[in-house]
Amino acid sequence: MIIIALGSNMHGPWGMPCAAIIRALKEISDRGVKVAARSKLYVTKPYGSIPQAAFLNAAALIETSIPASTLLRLLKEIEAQAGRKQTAHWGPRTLDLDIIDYKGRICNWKMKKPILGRRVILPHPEAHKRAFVLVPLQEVAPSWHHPVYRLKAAQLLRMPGTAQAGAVLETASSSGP
Ligand code: PH2
Ligand code: MG
Ligand code: MG
Repeated sequence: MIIIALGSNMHGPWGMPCAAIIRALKEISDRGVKVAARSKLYVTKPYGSIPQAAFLNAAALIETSIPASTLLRLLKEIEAQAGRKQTAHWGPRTLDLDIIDYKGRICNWKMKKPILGRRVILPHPEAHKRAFVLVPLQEVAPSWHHPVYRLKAAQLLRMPGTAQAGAVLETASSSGP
């Protein structure tokens, strides 16, 4: 199972956050990577210390045989096309695409800082603490377990603080193709 998280809280070349997320999913499948399912779009409270606009977040289930590092490169290319600038860490962004889990693989886990931000860390080092990742994720992959903690999304969401970290404020859309 491969799961990616999508997020946006800033208007960019592909338009409003909802348009950027839908377009990103199309770009992924146009590059021959199958998007098997996508969640609804969720309006979420910005997580982190930077004051910024609410995010739109979603998750998608991906099917591909390309390696995680190649998939990451492809996602970074799509982010760049969507006008992503390397601004403040955790600042506003037109599009953020993160690999949350790649076939249950554990790789560079707990490494303090990803070298130059390019080395893939699996699973995503913060996903288990973020409602804006876990809520959409459990919609597309109800049977998913965190590869390191061996807990389901619903169990992780019951950990202290997790449901409030980037809390879901409302559902912005129904799920689509
Ligand atoms: N992404 C961040 C920082 N904070 N908060 C929400 N709600 N959603 C995000 O996608 C998000 C965030 C940096 O990647
Ligand atoms: Mg992110
Ligand atoms: Mg990212």
